[in-house]
Amino acid sequence: MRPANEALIVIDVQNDFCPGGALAVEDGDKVVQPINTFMDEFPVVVLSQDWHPAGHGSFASSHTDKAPFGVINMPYGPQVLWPDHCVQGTEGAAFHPGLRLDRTQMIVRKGFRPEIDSYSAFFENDYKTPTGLQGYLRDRGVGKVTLVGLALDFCVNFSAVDAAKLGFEVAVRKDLSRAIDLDGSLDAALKGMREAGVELVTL
Ligand code: VGL
Ligand code: ZN
Repeated sequence: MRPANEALIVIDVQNDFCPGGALAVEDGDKVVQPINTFMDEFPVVVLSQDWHPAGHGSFASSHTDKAPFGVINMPYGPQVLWPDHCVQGTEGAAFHPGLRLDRTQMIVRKGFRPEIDSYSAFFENDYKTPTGLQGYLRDRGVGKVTLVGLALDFCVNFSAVDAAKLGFEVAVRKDLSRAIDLDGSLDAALKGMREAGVELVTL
């Protein structure tokens, strides 16, 4: 077991991000078993869950004449439009059925406000509305976080950079993550994480 101040944050390992899902990430399901094993190393285990109301502002279907994977300007900045995904209470929003839940101590849901997306498990896409995860981790005495899950270039990336900005020591296990890779988003994410001081690890 790692020291008591280390947390594992498992990002969005949900059906809609796995093969067959609404916003499937290639080989997204391949991370499930190795993440299950990795959980045993950590005294603190947190899951995040993308959790949108129907008609969410990040869905292309909520805008006239917009297709998935286009970009629009929202009051808080540019927003990629996605296929409808992770709608609250649906099978698509459920965790992958193979993901272990027994060691999970906290589940943080994000993206539940209709008008704003939330890639990061710490802040919504306005970069200021907190999810409460920072407070939880600080209350638990956590100083170092390791992130894994889906998708490497969106929610893992935004969560890792925010954690680093907040002063946590941050590692990302690339081999326990998979990317969407939209228009160079993976390279940009890796660069941004490195610049933020995130340690990128592949075993
Ligand atoms: C995610 C796009 C939209 C993610 C969530 O989990 O990376 N990506 N919603
Ligand atoms: Zn989403």
